[in-house]
Amino acid sequence: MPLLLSTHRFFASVAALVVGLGISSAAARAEESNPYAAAVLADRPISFHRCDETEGKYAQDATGNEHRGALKNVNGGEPSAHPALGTCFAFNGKSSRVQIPAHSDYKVGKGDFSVEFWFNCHDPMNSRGEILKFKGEGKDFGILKPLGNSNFIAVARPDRPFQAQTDPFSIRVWHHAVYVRRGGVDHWYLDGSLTGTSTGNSLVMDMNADILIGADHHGDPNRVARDNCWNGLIDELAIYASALTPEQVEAHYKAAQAK
Ligand SMILES: [Ca+2]
Repeated sequence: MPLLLSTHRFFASVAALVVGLGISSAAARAEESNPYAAAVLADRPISFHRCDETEGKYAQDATGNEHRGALKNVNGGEPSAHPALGTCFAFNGKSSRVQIPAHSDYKVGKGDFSVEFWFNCHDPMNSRGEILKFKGEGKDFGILKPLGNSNFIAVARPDRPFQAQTDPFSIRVWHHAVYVRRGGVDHWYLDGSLTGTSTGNSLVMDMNADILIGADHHGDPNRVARDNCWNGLIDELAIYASALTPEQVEAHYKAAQAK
């Protein structure tokens, strides 16, 4: 029988294989047979953190590009939204983060790029939480739930903060979100469907400082801004140097639900 029989236990064992060893060929084959991982990897992300680790110091990069992230006060092992997604990372809203080292692979200039992830927010609606933060040399880009009575995920740009945003989401419920910049237009997808756009994004995205998942910072990625950290769960975070199409977004969303 194919590995689609997989249970959370199976994915945890794959994660255990990966921890500390890099992506072994056996693990790579497992990723190819996992419907969600296969769908994401087929669209060639720069990095893809499956967040399946339950121990160790790093979140491995399933692309093989070796953009592993350092785990800081993150707990693993909790089941994700669907069995095909394995387990996820839990963030405490104060100090948890995954820190991905700066790399030239992330320099996309004014070009297209995408950020895809699954999230489950545990915070009351009036607090802020950062899913992803890049800030350095005058550049500032964030994906977050803004402060205030805001139950949506937005993109923060220095020129037009919180302009592009998703439809409202529910607290303590899993959602799939994809941010896409195509031709200078921001797009937000929630649970497979386009929910919002905003024009005029010409921000130079040469991400030449560490990227944080689950936390914000004020200029030094080694020192988090505690009030802005994510409280809840994040899983399957992929960054692309391309604009995912609506069809690709929908296909990923459906692949996660494959039995
Ligand atoms: Ca996962």
